[in-house]
Amino acid sequence: MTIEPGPARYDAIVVGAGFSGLYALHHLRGLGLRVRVLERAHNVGGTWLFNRYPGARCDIESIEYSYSFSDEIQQEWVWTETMPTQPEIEAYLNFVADRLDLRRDIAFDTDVVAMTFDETACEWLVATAAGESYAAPFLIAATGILSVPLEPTIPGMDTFAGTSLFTSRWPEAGADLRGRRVGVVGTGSTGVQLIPVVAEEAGHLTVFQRSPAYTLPWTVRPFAPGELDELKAQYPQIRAAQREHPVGAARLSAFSVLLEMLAKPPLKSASREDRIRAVEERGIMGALDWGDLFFDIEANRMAAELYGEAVARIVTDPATARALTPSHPFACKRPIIDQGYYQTYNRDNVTLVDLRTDPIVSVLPTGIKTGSEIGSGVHELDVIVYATGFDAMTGALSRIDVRGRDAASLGEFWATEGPLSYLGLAVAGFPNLFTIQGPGSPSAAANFVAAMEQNVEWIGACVSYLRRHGYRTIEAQPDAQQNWMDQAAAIVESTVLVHPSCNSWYNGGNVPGKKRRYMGYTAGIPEYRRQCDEIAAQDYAGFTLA
Ligand code: NA7
Repeated sequence: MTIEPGPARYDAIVVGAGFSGLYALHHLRGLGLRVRVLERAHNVGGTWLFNRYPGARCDIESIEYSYSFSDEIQQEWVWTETMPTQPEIEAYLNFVADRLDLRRDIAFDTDVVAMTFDETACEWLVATAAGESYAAPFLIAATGILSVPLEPTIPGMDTFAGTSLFTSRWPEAGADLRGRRVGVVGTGSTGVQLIPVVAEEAGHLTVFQRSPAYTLPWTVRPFAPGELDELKAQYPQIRAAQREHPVGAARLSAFSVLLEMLAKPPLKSASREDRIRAVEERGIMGALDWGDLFFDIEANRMAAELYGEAVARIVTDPATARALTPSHPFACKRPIIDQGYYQTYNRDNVTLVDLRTDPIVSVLPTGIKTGSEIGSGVHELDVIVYATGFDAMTGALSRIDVRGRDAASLGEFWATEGPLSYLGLAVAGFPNLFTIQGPGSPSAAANFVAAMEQNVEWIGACVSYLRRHGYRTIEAQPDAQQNWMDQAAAIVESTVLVHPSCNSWYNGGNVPGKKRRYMGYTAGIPEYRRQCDEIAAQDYAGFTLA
């Protein structure tokens, strides 16, 4: 007779070792819990480990896009630029993992495939692809909001004889694009970062653009000698300001620029001369820096026209400039900032294909075939880079077989009912499962690190409370969950964020068949924190404790 070994037992299991999983481990450890982190990659970093494409960078300042919980870490770590590159963020997370001795509690190369709540034992059973099993009363999904790549299904993709690359799983050793004919599909944040860098290296670059981006020109620079030390000396004030700021980043970032626009005069009241002057003096920023664009679709369309004029002042070929002018509402997708994006299209080795008029028909062994009424062509390529986005917010947990009460599936629940959650932290029917920055949380429209730290600390306090009071389960109530999602929806109801023409990872519109619903919470992190704290102070109102 052989006795099957039982699951390895812990007080809490954390899935994912990116920004949030690392902090969850450290924080829960500090509360005296035995914690195991399960991570499918061979190292820490999460999305910042996989997305190592050329040009990858954060659009929030390094001193704010970093952990605030440890003064030692923020004093010891040296950022070299105002906004950090992917390699520097990856190195930072490795530094943190070592500094806090986190690795001993992380199982790497461990792919979680199923998580099942055992109602009798009041614990989660976690199964991995390698057949291991783990059990714990509390399960924390630190699986990321942008961790599941969306790879297109273009006919013939598999037949391409050259090299196919995906920005979301860029080769660790890099890719030599020197002198090669490179095609890039996708012009979201990733494409906009990648394209200027690839253009420098490639023999020829062809950009296949389905939706032109709205992107704000930005200067990212190395810190001047002594500058970082001065900032570090002000860290108490910097972190305090961040804490009070709606987007969790008080310094200039892609998000704070949008917030500042809200306070500007309306475009509709401006004279034609005022509008032209704004573009003449401030280019792209002048086209977009108006207060009514978020609420008035007509004003938004007028801004798009101005935007086209601003682009045409940079891009010398008029047809290319026109093709780069967006036709969807500004601000309905996540803001993008760039360094020299439009100037790239003035290079002799760069061609833009506007898929709105010349759509992709198929991938051939030799390149990409596009076709339009006016003609079709084959763009011959050695390399195709896909920068086609993510199944955001719900993607990671929907790909794990998560079973709650009565064996209900979380993936099926979200697929049929839409991405519902209470506070972005818990889903009714899935007791003791905490989701860090799930749907209905501020993360999508804020500094993820700041938003995530609040979540981890709230979860830590909640678990301590449950243990202290002898509760074995906590579960979101369906009504509280619905009220929360309605509250989140009401905030954006009158904005372009929910305009039917907007297909974005914010609302699931970028994923074929995904139930559409705006997934962010946009009243700001301070208000979100206030509500979370109030709920906790009312003995976790809206949750059932048993
Ligand atoms: P995004 O912002 O979702 O952009 C994906 C881009 O890929 C976007 O331009 C898409 O066009 C395009 N796309 C997707 N599928 C296709 C196909 N089949 N054919 C052509 N073009 C396609 O993802 P990113 O990775 O750039 O950025 C995601 C977030 O990461 C970003 O917001 C930051 O938070 C970091 P579409 O717009 O759908 O027409």
